[in-house]
Amino acid sequence: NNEEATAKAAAANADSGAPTIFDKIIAKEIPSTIVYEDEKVLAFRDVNPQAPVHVLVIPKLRDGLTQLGKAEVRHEQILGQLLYAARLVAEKEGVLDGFRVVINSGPDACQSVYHLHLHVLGGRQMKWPPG
Ligand code: IU
Repeated sequence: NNEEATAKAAAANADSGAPTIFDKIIAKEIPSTIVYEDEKVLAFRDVNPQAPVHVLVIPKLRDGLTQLGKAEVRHEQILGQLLYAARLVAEKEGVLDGFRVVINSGPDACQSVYHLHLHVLGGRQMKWPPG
Protein backbone atom coordinates (compact mmCIF):
# COMPACT_ATOMS: atom_id res chain seq x y z
CA ASN A 1 0.00 0.00 0.00
CA ASN A 2 0.85 3.66 -0.17
CA GLU A 3 2.04 3.90 3.44
CA GLU A 4 4.42 0.99 3.00
CA ALA A 5 5.75 2.41 -0.26
CA THR A 6 6.42 5.75 1.43
CA ALA A 7 8.20 4.04 4.32
CA LYS A 8 10.31 1.96 1.95
CA ALA A 9 11.27 4.94 -0.20
CA ALA A 10 12.29 6.92 2.87
CA ALA A 11 14.19 4.00 4.34
CA ALA A 12 16.16 3.62 1.11
CA ASN A 13 17.13 7.30 1.26
CA ALA A 14 20.48 7.46 3.03
CA ASP A 15 22.34 10.34 4.66
CA SER A 16 24.93 11.21 2.03
CA GLY A 17 25.65 14.68 3.37
CA ALA A 18 24.73 16.10 -0.04
CA PRO A 19 22.87 19.43 -0.17
CA THR A 20 19.10 19.05 0.12
CA ILE A 21 16.12 20.88 -1.27
CA PHE A 22 15.88 22.76 2.03
CA ASP A 23 18.97 24.79 1.01
CA LYS A 24 16.95 26.11 -1.92
CA ILE A 25 14.00 26.85 0.35
CA ILE A 26 16.33 28.76 2.73
CA ALA A 27 17.81 30.66 -0.23
CA LYS A 28 14.24 31.33 -1.44
CA GLU A 29 15.10 29.83 -4.81
CA ILE A 30 12.12 27.54 -4.22
CA PRO A 31 9.01 29.24 -2.87
CA SER A 32 7.57 28.16 0.45
CA THR A 33 4.99 29.51 2.84
CA ILE A 34 7.07 30.88 5.68
CA VAL A 35 5.41 30.85 9.08
CA TYR A 36 8.33 32.06 11.19
CA GLU A 37 11.84 33.25 10.49
CA ASP A 38 14.72 34.64 12.48
CA GLU A 39 18.48 34.83 12.04
CA LYS A 40 19.05 31.13 12.73
CA VAL A 41 15.74 29.38 12.11
CA LEU A 42 13.21 29.06 9.29
CA ALA A 43 9.73 27.57 9.62
CA PHE A 44 7.58 26.85 6.58
CA ARG A 45 4.51 24.79 5.70
CA ASP A 46 5.07 21.18 4.71
CA VAL A 47 4.07 20.62 1.05
CA ASN A 48 2.39 17.35 2.01
CA PRO A 49 0.60 18.22 5.24
CA GLN A 50 -0.36 15.39 7.59
CA ALA A 51 -2.55 17.61 9.77
CA PRO A 52 -4.34 20.98 9.40
CA VAL A 53 -1.18 22.52 10.89
CA HIS A 54 2.03 20.96 9.59
CA VAL A 55 5.06 23.20 9.72
CA LEU A 56 8.74 22.29 9.37
CA VAL A 57 11.26 24.08 11.58
CA ILE A 58 14.84 23.98 10.32
CA PRO A 59 18.23 25.50 11.08
CA LYS A 60 19.32 27.90 8.32
CA LEU A 61 22.85 26.57 8.72
CA ARG A 62 22.88 22.76 8.59
CA ASP A 63 26.41 22.59 10.04
CA GLY A 64 26.55 18.77 10.00
CA LEU A 65 23.03 18.38 11.37
CA THR A 66 21.79 16.14 8.61
CA GLN A 67 19.87 14.23 11.26
CA LEU A 68 19.35 14.43 15.04
CA GLY A 69 21.43 11.27 15.36
CA LYS A 70 24.46 13.26 14.22
CA ALA A 71 24.07 16.03 16.80
CA GLU A 72 27.14 17.03 18.79
CA VAL A 73 27.68 19.19 21.86
CA ARG A 74 28.35 22.23 19.65
CA HIS A 75 24.78 21.95 18.36
CA GLU A 76 23.16 22.36 21.79
CA GLN A 77 22.28 26.01 21.27
CA ILE A 78 20.64 25.61 17.85
CA LEU A 79 18.76 22.54 19.08
CA GLY A 80 17.25 24.65 21.86
CA GLN A 81 16.45 27.45 19.41
CA LEU A 82 14.65 25.02 17.10
CA LEU A 83 12.52 23.66 19.92
CA TYR A 84 11.64 27.15 21.12
CA ALA A 85 10.79 28.18 17.55
CA ALA A 86 8.45 25.17 17.39
CA ARG A 87 6.59 26.59 20.38
CA LEU A 88 6.38 30.02 18.70
CA VAL A 89 4.99 28.35 15.58
CA ALA A 90 2.41 26.46 17.65
CA GLU A 91 1.28 29.72 19.23
CA LYS A 92 1.15 31.54 15.90
CA GLU A 93 -0.87 28.70 14.38
CA GLY A 94 -3.31 28.67 17.30
CA VAL A 95 -2.57 25.13 18.48
CA LEU A 96 -0.87 25.79 21.82
CA ASP A 97 -3.57 23.71 23.52
CA GLY A 98 -2.27 20.61 21.77
CA PHE A 99 0.39 20.01 19.20
CA ARG A 100 3.01 17.42 18.42
CA VAL A 101 6.69 17.87 17.56
CA VAL A 102 8.29 15.03 15.61
CA ILE A 103 11.85 14.47 14.48
CA ASN A 104 12.48 11.54 12.18
CA SER A 105 16.15 10.59 12.46
CA GLY A 106 17.58 8.09 10.01
CA PRO A 107 16.20 5.46 7.64
CA ASP A 108 14.32 3.40 10.25
CA ALA A 109 12.39 6.53 11.20
CA CYS A 110 11.62 7.25 7.51
CA GLN A 111 13.65 10.44 7.39
CA SER A 112 13.57 11.57 3.77
CA VAL A 113 15.33 14.96 3.80
CA TYR A 114 18.77 15.00 5.40
CA HIS A 115 18.69 18.50 6.84
CA LEU A 116 17.49 18.36 10.46
CA HIS A 117 13.85 19.42 10.74
CA LEU A 118 11.18 19.43 13.41
CA HIS A 119 7.64 18.68 12.30
CA VAL A 120 5.07 20.77 14.19
CA LEU A 121 1.69 19.09 13.82
CA GLY A 122 -1.68 20.18 15.15
CA GLY A 123 -5.24 21.18 14.46
CA ARG A 124 -6.64 17.68 14.85
CA GLN A 125 -6.74 14.93 17.48
CA MET A 126 -3.42 13.11 17.37
CA LYS A 127 -3.18 9.37 17.90
CA TRP A 128 -0.80 7.31 19.95
CA PRO A 129 1.21 5.23 19.24
CA PRO A 130 2.51 6.91 16.07
CA GLY A 131 3.13 4.66 13.07
P1 IU B 1 11.03 13.53 6.90
O1 IU B 1 10.94 13.58 8.40
O2 IU B 1 12.44 13.66 6.39
O3 IU B 1 10.30 12.39 6.30
O4 IU B 1 10.23 14.82 6.44
C1 IU B 1 10.45 15.50 5.24
C2 IU B 1 9.26 16.39 5.03
O5 IU B 1 9.61 17.38 4.09
C3 IU B 1 8.04 15.67 4.51
O6 IU B 1 6.95 15.85 5.39
C4 IU B 1 7.80 16.34 3.15
O7 IU B 1 6.43 16.48 2.86
C5 IU B 1 8.47 17.68 3.35
N1 IU B 1 8.91 18.33 2.15
C6 IU B 1 8.54 19.65 1.90
O8 IU B 1 7.82 20.26 2.66
N2 IU B 1 8.99 20.25 0.76
C7 IU B 1 9.79 19.62 -0.14
O9 IU B 1 10.16 20.19 -1.15
C8 IU B 1 10.16 18.25 0.17
C9 IU B 1 9.72 17.65 1.30
I1 IU B 1 11.34 17.17 -1.14
